[in-house]
Amino acid sequence: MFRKVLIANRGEIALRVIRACRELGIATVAVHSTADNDAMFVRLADESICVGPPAAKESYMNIPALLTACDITGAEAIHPGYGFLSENAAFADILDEHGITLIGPKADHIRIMGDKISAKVTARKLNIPTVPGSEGGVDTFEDAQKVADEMGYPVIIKAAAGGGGRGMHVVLTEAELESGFKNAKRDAAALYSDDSVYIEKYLTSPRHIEIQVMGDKHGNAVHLGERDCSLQRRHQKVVEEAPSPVINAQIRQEIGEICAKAMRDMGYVGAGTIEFLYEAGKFYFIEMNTRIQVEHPITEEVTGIDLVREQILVAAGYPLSFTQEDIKFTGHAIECRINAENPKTFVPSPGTIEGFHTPGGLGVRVDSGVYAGYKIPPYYDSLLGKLIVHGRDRPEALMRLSRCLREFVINGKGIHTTLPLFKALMENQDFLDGNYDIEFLKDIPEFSQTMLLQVDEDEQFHPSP
Ligand code: MV4
Repeated sequence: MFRKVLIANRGEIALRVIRACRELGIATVAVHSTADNDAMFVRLADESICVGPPAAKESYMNIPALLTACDITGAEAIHPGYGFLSENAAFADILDEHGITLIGPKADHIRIMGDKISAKVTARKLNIPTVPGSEGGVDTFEDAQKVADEMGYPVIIKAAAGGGGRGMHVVLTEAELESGFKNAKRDAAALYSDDSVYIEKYLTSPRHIEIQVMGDKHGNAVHLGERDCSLQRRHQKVVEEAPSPVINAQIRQEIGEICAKAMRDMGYVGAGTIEFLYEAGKFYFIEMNTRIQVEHPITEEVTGIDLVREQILVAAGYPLSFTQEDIKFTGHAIECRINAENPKTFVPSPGTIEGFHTPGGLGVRVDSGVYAGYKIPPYYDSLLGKLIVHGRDRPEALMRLSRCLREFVINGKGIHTTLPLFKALMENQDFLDGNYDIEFLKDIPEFSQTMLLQVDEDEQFHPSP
């Protein structure tokens, strides 16, 4: 087992990794930027090293500085969390060359899934159902026309180097195809210096359902069920739940076994997420994420399995501590992402948190990296933390969520959070019924414009100590 692990991340996920390491008896090294001197994860790690200025490229993603930090502290492995270097195949190669273990998949698997064309080709070879479309990339307008004519409109043109909602062009009719194709190529070249694109049938009202998988270095791979992540705004997930309201045990087992077998066949190691669009009872692969995800706790809540602990164990060469048969899905979990964001610019609120009170009680989990008195730096994503509730069934989880949203207090001058949005969502009958798709939040007024939560307007203000 590793004696010491370095965490190349910040915020709530750095804290999450510290907690898993502590339970395994592994010492932790936090690396941080000058903007995060006072962050909770820096205080709670066993050691900390400042690796650079606020800009992530010069600190959290500064590979030479991370290698030096490993050298100075004797850390044997790096957990990259999510974002930053977590899906950087070149980083994985460099760690290999330096004899440092990446707590993550093989470099080649990160590389294959990073290119959305090779990801889809690989998925199809592994018998994972994919969206109808081009076999690989489409280089010319004539080829695009042939593929689109065969499957019919609307179609979507996606950049191979894209993902997560960037570099996509929807083409509704044949008349728009030529301009759509040219624009897609031009944008892909400008955004990614890679103009490779591919074409798919455009699904108009799918749900976004993803399957959690885990593999080890002994040829074992399992699935841990699905998460429904359809509730998104501007390609940012807002609420996630497990199980999906539209997936039953039989469907879960079918798609889950397809994914687990695919991971066994490719020899995948570590945690991964296979993303699907789900429409009219069918799954269509879109992408695979080769990292732990923000919303992993809802899977932990319904399976009782510590995914980060398991990531560390399999990276150290241990077999998965459970088999597929051991995994029992219990109850229902919902996660709300608590963001601090300016309602007009959607950039992080630069304020200081004065009042911070988290809900508690049975079935309640708050994964957060902040505290009363903490000054939110403006340089990073706006996630303050996650409220995760678990209940015996969906109605109980919803009731618990409603109760928790009333208890949660986050305030301070200039601080705006997404908490009021969730309260509004709890009033929506379609959400309560589980009746939503990826377009749902577009029609909810509170989500098209973030509401303000200000100190002097908040009747729940708790003065800081
Ligand atoms: C699609 C699609 C419809 N049809 N592909 C957006 C993010 C990227 N991972 C894939 N995305 C989509 N791909 C086909 N063939 C619709 C989306 C999409 C979406 C997907 C998941 C969650 C939210 C979304 C919001 C808008 C569009």
